[in-house]
Amino acid sequence: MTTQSSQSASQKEDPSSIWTNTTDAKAVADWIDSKETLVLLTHTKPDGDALGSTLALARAINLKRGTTGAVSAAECWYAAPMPEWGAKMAVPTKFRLINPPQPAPAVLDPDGIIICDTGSWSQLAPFKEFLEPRLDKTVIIDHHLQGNSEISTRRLLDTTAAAAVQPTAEVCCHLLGLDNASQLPVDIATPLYVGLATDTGWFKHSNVNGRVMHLAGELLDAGVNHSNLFAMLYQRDRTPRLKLMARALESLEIIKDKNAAIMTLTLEDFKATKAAPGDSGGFVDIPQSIEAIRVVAILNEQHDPEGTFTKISLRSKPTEWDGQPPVDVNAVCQKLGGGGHARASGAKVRHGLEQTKKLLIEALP
Ligand SMILES: [Mn+2]
Repeated sequence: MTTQSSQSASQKEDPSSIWTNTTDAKAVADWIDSKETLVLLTHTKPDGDALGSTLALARAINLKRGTTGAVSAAECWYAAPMPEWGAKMAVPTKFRLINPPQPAPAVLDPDGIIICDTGSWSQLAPFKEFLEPRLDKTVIIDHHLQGNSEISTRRLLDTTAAAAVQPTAEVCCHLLGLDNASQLPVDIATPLYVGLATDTGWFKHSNVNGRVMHLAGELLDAGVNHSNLFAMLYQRDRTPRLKLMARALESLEIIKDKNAAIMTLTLEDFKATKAAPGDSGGFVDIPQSIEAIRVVAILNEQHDPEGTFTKISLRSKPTEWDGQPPVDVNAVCQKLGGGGHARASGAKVRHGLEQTKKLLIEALP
């Protein structure tokens, strides 16, 4: 989710103020070469693409300069929480983990700042204080449709890419003087592959195309171990998560006239299975295996100092069904005070499960 900044009329006339590509991979590599010290940033709660793009590029820079460990020319900063496998994958590259609301360390003043997989203030909040006085030192490498163009005039932006690692791979090749990604060292190819695989749902989503598979092929040729990565990312569930999954599936309700599937998880479900709030991630994808289901929701009952609330996650299939276009779950969630993307969206509702479910069914087309 991104929030666009308001633009004044004069800003609109300046092409660099519009969220478009303003540079190319070669120019970004040359710009990197002109900087002595570099910090790589990405969005909060870094995912596979965020970690993959920053780690690969930091490694390419450090490899070129022969710098390692504490004296690395390039280091990555991440805003927690970070997935367990992410911290493991990041070693031995120098990185710092910032725990918001703790701000980024202002003691460091790098010559250049590379921002990967986002260009939105809303996703860079923990770094805002650090970034604001240094916007003339930034470059953005991203694939998102929206962003705040004032964060950098140098934007390597490919909105047709499935993952930020695609433009990042090009920059890595230019930096290291390679013809293609199959020549990359395996410790650089691996995080790139993680970004490509995770942002495509392990090559399942509608953003998969020939370019994605071509880069995947080159990275495999570079020596990436596909099976090890799959195990690292998708075969590390804890038992409570599977017990919670059983409860979620048990709660499954099919709303026939809306081609919708709804699952609910109560506070008691989490307590009884000893599951953590994040353990329900991905459950919303499971009922999409039913052919007639067009839209799936999972409702999680949660508690905070203000009381009980319900967190809704919605997904819709990208394909037509019975002549009907895909459901725009962003529009559905906006009716409930939330939002997101057309195919994946969410909302936080200050009601219990049953009341929220009623409101959701009313909001579905
Ligand atoms: Mn991404």
